[in-house]
Amino acid sequence: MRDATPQTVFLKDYTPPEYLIDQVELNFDLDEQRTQVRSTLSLRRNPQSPDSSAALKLLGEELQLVSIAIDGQLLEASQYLLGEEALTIYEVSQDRPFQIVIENIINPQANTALEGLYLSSSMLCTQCEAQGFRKITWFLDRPDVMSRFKTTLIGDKSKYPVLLSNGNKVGQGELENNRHWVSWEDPFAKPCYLFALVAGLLECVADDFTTMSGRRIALEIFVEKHNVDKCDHAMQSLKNAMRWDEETYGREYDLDLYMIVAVDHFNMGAMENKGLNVFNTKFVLARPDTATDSDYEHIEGVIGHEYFHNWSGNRITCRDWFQLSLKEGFTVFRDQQFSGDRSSPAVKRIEDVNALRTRQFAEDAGPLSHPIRPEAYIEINNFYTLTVYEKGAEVVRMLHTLLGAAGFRKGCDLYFQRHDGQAVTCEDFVKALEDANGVELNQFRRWYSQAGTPVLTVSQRYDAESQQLHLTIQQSCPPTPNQPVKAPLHIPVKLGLLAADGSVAPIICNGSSQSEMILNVTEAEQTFSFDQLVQPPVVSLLRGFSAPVTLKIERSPDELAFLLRHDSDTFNRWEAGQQLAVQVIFKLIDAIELGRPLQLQPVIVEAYRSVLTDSSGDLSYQALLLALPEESYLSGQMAIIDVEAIHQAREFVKKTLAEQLHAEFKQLYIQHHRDESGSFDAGAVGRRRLKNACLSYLSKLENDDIYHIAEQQFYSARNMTDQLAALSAIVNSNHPAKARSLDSFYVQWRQESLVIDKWFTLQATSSMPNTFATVQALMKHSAFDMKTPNRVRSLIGAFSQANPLHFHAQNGEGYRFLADQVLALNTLNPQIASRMVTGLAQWRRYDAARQGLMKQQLQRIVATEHLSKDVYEIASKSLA
Ligand code: 0A1
Ligand code: ZN
Repeated sequence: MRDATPQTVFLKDYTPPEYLIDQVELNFDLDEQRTQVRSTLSLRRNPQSPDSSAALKLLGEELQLVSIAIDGQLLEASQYLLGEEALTIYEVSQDRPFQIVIENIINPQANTALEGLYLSSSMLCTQCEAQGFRKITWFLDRPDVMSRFKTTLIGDKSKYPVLLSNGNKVGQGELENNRHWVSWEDPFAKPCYLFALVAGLLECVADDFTTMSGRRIALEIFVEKHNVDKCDHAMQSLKNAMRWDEETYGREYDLDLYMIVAVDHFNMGAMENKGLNVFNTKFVLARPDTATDSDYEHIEGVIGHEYFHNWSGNRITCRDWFQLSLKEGFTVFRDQQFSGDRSSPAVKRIEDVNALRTRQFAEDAGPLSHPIRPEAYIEINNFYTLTVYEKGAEVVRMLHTLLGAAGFRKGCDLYFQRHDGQAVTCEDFVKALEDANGVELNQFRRWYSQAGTPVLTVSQRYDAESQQLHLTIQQSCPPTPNQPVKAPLHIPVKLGLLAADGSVAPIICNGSSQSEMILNVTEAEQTFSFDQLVQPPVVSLLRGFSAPVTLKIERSPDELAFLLRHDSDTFNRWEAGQQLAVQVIFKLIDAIELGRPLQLQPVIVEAYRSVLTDSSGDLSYQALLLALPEESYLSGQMAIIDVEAIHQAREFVKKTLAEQLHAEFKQLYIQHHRDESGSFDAGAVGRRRLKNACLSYLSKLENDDIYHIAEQQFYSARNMTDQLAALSAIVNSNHPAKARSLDSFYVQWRQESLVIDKWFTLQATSSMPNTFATVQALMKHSAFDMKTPNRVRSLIGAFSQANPLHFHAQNGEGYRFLADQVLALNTLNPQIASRMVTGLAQWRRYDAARQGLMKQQLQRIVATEHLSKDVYEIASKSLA
């Protein structure tokens, strides 16, 4: 158990800050083990907080105090209280501004939590969101205190030739003993979570961008020397993002310089620090031979995401951390739009929905479920969740759907104009959208406060006599922690109708005729009627996945096959194929559980045959149509998850399809298997996707001919997508060349840590029988390192979150292993440790034996001494 029960912070307790800090001057004398910080704060009482106390409480953790002075007077020990988490100065001026100078010392090398100032390889860098600034110096570390920062960095010229901070460079000079200094000034007031500094031996890849008003912006990406040849895609992505935000939202960049630094050690993907983004190398570095097509896409998406934060997050920030989705939900929505526009909106939407339904829906159905605007937290770092980010983006998308593109843009314009330079709330965002459009969104607001995934149950009745279709939609939402009863939400449901020949049937409703319409579902039960339908139509509901809900509608396999063939909505065409596969797989799961022989229904074989032979469209989309629902999505549909039956049934479908459509898969593979160096254009990406989808099916046949094809592709590939797809086919089979291929891959890429992460993940996610032993052996591999989050995620994260079959082994070895690793990580890096606990959070969804085993490990974690707040919160809430 922890030493004391950690405190919960509540949204309802929010009060404005008692003091404000207008200016900050920071001076860093950098050293790996002993960095000296001098912070000069210009403070005053906040006029918005009339009942302020005379004492000033500055937050700070793990800091060594040297001195404090107020208005030039050194303070004596009796004038302040130095605690574990704060420095309280008993009396400060109430009627005029005052200045505090604090000197303190920090040890970046000892900082394995990667929060505050830390060492990544030989580089010094910072991570301040959410509450890392307090590990640099004492401060009012809360987002509604916005200050102008001036920063001076002093360091050794050989170790730290590059010294960076936010804003513009305003001075530099030489010092004795081979040292130098650089000063930076950020003209925009910002909360301290957006502060950053970087010092290191770095190369700069430079370019520029001319904004819509003709200003020239210098763009600089800083990386270690051996990575200079992997920055082109990130740079191009940045320029694309800058142009896109001008064209789509009318947003222009505001400083003269935009810098990105790529670091090997990072807890998350990237960070939007003003003018100085710090990125996980995973989301910057790409060369065709080292990065897959998905990596290229993720890089473009994350570069866009951080860039878009400059307006949705930095210029307008959050009042408090409960409002996190204000910046994250909105920015994820913006990056999704950007990526869709850059590639294929249809493919991007399917990928996003797939991720939401497999991962966020599980979170929302479990003990950690929370609204996109949470009401309480113990450790805010635990709330950078799929719910706040991905469901938050869905909520913004629904607003976009309800207001239309033009209305949404009008609302955003007002939001940006009204709140520029402020720290605001989700409510302010909704209000701006309302005011700009002259609408009210009162019921819609419930999406911000209500957790859980709503369920829409649809029934239809066709009346031949009146030629009407009546659609009844019921909505409900399961109880979630602290929210036993839910109120109805405002849910936009996009609808289309298909005639029997597959053509569009006009929707005639209340006298108007449309080819598609939005149904505003607002009540617990509602019926919509459509006229002039000579024949019963086939309904296509929730087009484009217009709301983050579970749709329940009875469909025959034939109707699903019909929609898969004819629906003009690309999302729903794909969805019909998915639901057809779901039905088929669940029939097989029943058969497995009853010990009956397995048989594949011909309807799915024919549906897949037509997908395989219709190459009229986008090849990436065709590849998605061929992908069977993931095991984790199937788990979400089962009352008691049967991991083995799910795996066995899905494998059976895959193998049988490969057998029955062998010729078609092979033909497509051959047709699209070209010797490509890996250009990242839609055509080449599509060819690779489709070809590798075919290879994945064919590899289930376990025949020599296919083994030969896979091995050939592995050795001859000139791009990582093809090489990895071939290796994956080999690793997940009984291929005789498995060990040889893995060794060869390791030797080829041992210098490229991001590629070696893939090597770990591939083995950790293998469905082959000896995977757990392999994982244990890999933990001892010389390339494994608990202090590198990417490596931890690539092995422990991959095994526990993406290998249900082996992680949930009946004997509980997977659970014990995970708990061991969580406890080891707890002291090194609490944020990463708590992310790993989520593998155990869904324990209630398994059979009694597994429940007991998982619970036992959670209890063991909670009972451990010196548990971090991060791990304590997730483990204890999982048990609650
Ligand atoms: N704001 C960043 C994500 C981020 C959050 C927390 C971090 O450290 C605890 C780091 C990054 C984003 O949305 O990209
Ligand atoms: Zn973000």
